[in-house]
Amino acid sequence: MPTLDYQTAGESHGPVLITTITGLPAGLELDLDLINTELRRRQGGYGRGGRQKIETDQMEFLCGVRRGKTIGSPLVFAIKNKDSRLDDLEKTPPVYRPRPGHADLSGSIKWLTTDCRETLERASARETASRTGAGAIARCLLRHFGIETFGFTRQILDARTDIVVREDNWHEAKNLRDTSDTYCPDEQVTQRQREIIRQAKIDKDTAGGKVETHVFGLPPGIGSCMDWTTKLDARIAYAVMGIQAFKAVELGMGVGVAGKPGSEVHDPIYFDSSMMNDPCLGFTRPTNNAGGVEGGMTNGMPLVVTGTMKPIATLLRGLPSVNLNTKAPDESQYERSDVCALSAAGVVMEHVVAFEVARCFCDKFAGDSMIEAESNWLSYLKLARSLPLEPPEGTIA
Ligand code: EPS
Repeated sequence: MPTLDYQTAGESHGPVLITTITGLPAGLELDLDLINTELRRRQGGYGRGGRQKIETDQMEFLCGVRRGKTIGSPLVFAIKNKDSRLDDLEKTPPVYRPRPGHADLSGSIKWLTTDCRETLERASARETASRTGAGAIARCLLRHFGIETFGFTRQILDARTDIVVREDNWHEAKNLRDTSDTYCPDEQVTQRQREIIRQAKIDKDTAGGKVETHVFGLPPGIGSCMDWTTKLDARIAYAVMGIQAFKAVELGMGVGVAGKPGSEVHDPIYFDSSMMNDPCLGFTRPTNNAGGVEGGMTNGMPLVVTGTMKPIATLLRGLPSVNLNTKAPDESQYERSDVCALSAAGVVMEHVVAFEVARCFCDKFAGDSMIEAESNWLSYLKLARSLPLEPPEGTIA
């Protein structure tokens, strides 16, 4: 059984995006409604460009699925591009005035060309449709075990919500998010975020910000400290930094830990036997500064991930650049783009995080089938709740 993994292929203006997932246990029921709802949600939000009016992203299974369930073989899905015009020189002309902040300059030098087109086709955030799809499949697996994810926009420029998301209020926050144009669970902040995006559009500028993902229902012990490549937080950081335009990723208090002593950072441990059946297995914490991960493993508290997205590099007003053919100073080339894509970024990060949680989950529990995974999961929880398994040696202080 291979480790759960995925690969994406496809150009932004090619005919199709193809995604291959390996290592899914057999018998996983795929909720196409959930999957396509998330694909559509990724396309939404105030500040998106004209492309989203053209595309209606939908998942099409090509391999690895029978009667709506996985069969243990590699799963391949397609998302078709309606705006497919890669070979049409008139509609997709060469790009030779690189955009500062985009992959244009580095890519054209790397692939020894003065046309940035081929670099930008793959660097484009169109690829995040694939990653959202893969994550939505991972969410089908996690949901089977009562593990839920929730992602939203925390901040756009200086318009930031201070909402505290917890296990007992996230459904309410989700309802608020789903009525917000910017996917922010705060009506007043949504208005300010809208105004910022509107003004950025008038100014021919762009806006960045922060998005957040919470994962609920995780027991302690997912991920491992035994090897750095299996640490859940390391996997998440790797995956989130791989999202187009992301510049930082934080868990829990994140970079805030630098300014505080240990006594104000580390979450005290208590035990409450009435919570033995909760994901924390009775080990409660009054705070969650760790963001649910200690030693690269879940600790029974919700996982909290924050990602920072830079303002989009394609500005209608252009930025100082050079003509790669003449090396003369020029303005960066404009390509149709978004003014602000924080709404989409929140959806993408939620799904990228879900996939990494599912990867570590499968490392611990999945055999070849969901039946086996479920049996392993139940057996682990039973054993963990029964600790200590043997009378401890020596004295208990
Ligand atoms: C992007 C440029 C735009 C965005 C695109 C990301 O593409 P287009 O030139 O086709 O309008 O719309 O994002 C998507 C297509 C998407 O589905 O999110 C870029 O340069 O990164």
